[in-house]
Amino acid sequence: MSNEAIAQQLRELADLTDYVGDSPFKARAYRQAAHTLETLTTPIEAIAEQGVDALQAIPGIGEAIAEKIVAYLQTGVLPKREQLLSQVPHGVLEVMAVPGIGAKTAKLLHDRLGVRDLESLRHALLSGAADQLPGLSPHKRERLLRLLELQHKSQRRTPLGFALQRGQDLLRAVQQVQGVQQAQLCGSARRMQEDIGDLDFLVATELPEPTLEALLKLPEIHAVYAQGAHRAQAFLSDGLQVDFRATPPNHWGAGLVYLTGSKAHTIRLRQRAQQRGLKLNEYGVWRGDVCIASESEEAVYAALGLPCIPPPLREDAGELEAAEQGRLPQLLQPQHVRGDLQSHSNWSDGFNTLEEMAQTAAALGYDYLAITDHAHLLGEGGEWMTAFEQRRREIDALNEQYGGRPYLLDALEVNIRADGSLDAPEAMLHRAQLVLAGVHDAHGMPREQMTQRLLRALEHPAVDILAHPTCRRYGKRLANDADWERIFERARALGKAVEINGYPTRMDPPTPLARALVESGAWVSLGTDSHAARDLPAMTLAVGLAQRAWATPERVLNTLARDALLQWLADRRQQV
Ligand code: DGT
Ligand code: CA
Ligand code: CA
Ligand code: ZN
Repeated sequence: MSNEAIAQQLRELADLTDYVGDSPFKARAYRQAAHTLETLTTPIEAIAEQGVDALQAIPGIGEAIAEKIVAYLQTGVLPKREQLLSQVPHGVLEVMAVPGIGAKTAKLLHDRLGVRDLESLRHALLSGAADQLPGLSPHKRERLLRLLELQHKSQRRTPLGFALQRGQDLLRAVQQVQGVQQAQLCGSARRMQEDIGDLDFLVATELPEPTLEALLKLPEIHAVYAQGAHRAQAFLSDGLQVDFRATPPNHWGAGLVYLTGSKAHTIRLRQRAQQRGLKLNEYGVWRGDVCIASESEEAVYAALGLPCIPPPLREDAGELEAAEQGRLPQLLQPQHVRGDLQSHSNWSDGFNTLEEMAQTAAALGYDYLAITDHAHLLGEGGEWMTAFEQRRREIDALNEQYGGRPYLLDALEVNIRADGSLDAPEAMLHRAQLVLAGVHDAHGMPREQMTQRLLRALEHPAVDILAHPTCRRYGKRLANDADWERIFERARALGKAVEINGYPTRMDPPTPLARALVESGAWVSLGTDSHAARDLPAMTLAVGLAQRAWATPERVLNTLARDALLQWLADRRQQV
């Protein structure tokens, strides 16, 4: 239970008080108390432990509110809020949370137009029903509608790749804003979750209100949704929601832990603090009302007897136990990656030439880049082999020209047919330096059939890597079902690799499955599936997903130096 949670409840109590037409003085007192709580760094529980008197000693908190806080701390609810809530239409709180809609308007909207929640509010505005409502000027209606449309849009989740790009661009702008001492992108984006709800920025500042004010004036900010003493919510032009949270600079680390989450992870951290007679909130670790750790994340975790847990692991998926027992994985890092093992040139459906791909790969510092053009898109009408040979000569020439920096691998991605056979001539498969096999059609087969299909493809002697295993695509296709444990185990036994694909709309396999893959002990191959040179930096996403899967460098193919990779490939061929 944080101060902020109680503050939120008190604000809602104020809104409800206004709505039912109870004393405006009470409503004002609730709002004032909420503001006080939001600016208080000490956990309110720590103060409450010293008695109701200590609570009342806080400016802005009188006897009645002190009692409400105590009740909340004991029961987890504000009884008065519950009571009022039962008297009003459900959803009235979310309607009043819309900036520009006060209790009076909310009541009018309800009584005359039956507005009960955001959905019915949107409808009333869209249908023109709200046009006749007193106090709603056309200008205001338009503004409300725009906000609601943005809000509606932002309920969709955004693939990490797109959100991270927007987030990192915005972060650079945020860091330049006056009053911002430090800034960091937190939340699910920092945990590298495959898709994200909104972008959360933590900013360290001595002057929260003017700094938030300045942040909301950034040209990237399209519309402001809410603005408080320490938080603001806004939308970018594409509808992506942004949350800003200000923290005093000396509470930076605790702010990072809180805002990075996940919620499940921080709940476990709070329980752990409690077991040690401590309290954890967004400002620090507290013994009574004394803050014992807050400046860095390391300090916060250390105060709880733990090493700092990397953000991609913070999901309450065993990371606390591992940290406790000193067996956190030494995670794969971006700098371990020596090259990309899936990319396409304009020899198949890629946008760029081999040379352009090579140049970007060189700029990324890669030792190698596998050009995995789709076998069936090479050449036309049975001329696959001719085109393949031509491509090889061009690859050889570039490897000579660039002195192998990067070294281009003469590779292929081959389609796995419905029966598990491969859609490419055998001679071609055996001549390629590296072969990825992947499903590109006949998706959604029954589980056992899909399992047999993938197993058969894996068994093919020329296949090195199973590409994008589940074939899920954001907004387009669900993951295929198969007995993944069996498939990963077979890959391990065959000494072959399974891909973690970082293409923004793929991110395949999803976290839990990627973790099962890593646990299976099979080789992991990282690929961006780039269809243009500008896609190659998506390796960051593949690494993020591998980290969420607890991958260490050891079994990741891309960490091998060029010669070791070539040796690995040669060993595969010899086993045949
Ligand atoms: P998202 O945006 O849905 O992809 O997921 P997150 O993890 O970014 O969640 P978000 O944006 O709702 O909140 C950001 C972080 O703030 C979250 O990871 C943990 C923290 N947080 C938010 N609400 C709560 C809460 O009610 N309790 C706790 N302990 N932490 C919260
Ligand atoms: Ca978020
Ligand atoms: Ca958020
Ligand atoms: Zn593919």
